Amino acid sequence: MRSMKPLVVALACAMATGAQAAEWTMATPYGDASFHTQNTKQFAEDVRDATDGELTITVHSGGSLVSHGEIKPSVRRGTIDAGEVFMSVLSNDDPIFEVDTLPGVAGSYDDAFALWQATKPMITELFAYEGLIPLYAVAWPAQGIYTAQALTDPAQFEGLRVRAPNINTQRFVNNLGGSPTETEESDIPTAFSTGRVDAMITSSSTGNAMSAWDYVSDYTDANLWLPKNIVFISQRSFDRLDETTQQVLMDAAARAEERGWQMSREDNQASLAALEENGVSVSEPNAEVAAALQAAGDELYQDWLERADEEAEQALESYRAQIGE
Ligand code: PCA
Repeated sequence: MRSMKPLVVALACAMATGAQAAEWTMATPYGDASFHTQNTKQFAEDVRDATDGELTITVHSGGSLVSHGEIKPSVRRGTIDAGEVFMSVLSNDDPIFEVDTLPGVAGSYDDAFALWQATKPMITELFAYEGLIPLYAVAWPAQGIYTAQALTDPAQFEGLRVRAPNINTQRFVNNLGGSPTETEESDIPTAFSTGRVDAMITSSSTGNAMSAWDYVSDYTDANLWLPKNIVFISQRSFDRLDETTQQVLMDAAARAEERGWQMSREDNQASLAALEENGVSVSEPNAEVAAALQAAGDELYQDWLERADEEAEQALESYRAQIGE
């Protein structure tokens, strides 16, 4: 009979709380060196602490559990409960998801945040159709160009094999006359060391996290755009939580969003310094390169307008009204 005791106690506890502790699985393609992953892991810790362990979220980073392209479908199917993706990789679902990878739309953290606020209702609605709830989104620092020589002449783009993180960046490279390759963050070192790419477009943060100085010498801080990661959960998993836990989760998500944007600003500064300390020369584009980037960007924007529906264009208009344009 003695051995029955723990079971009886456990049953009594379960009856008293009325529910079993929930254990969620979450996947992100980004590695532990990324501030996004650090922020998301902090979010998971906050949820565990604030719910006294009623909800535990285990974050699998670096694409270790699910590949980037499979993260959203996996949450939709319920194979995992939560995911984080580079929002613009969802552009095949709707062009609104790549609105943050258009040059000249939002070139500062404040504008990037306003763009997120203006597009969030439409994005939330699209996620809801798939049984998903967005929790928070955080911008990467502005995107720039890493090269193995100083980038002084737009003719250098001719045939340059450039690693890009999404389709829109590939289009941009094409517009510049280069040859784009889509490569996940975790595959960047291999892409360079096997000679598959000569250059890459990404942020100061990812250049730092991936030790860009092992492969390139120059970073052109071109302030192209500030793309975001989005973190989301399965509606079904959410519905299984009691109301108090749901509220705690949403509160922790709001804090993660605020913290994440601040981390991004700080990480940008720290990463630019780290690049320079490790011998990468950081500079702004000269007039010729800037003009070529502008032309390639204008083309990208026109192309987006042709693909985007009225609702997406209206969201962009409401952003412009908000920032007083
Ligand atoms: N880092 C991610 C997405 C954008 C960024 O700055 C990457 O390059 O894959």
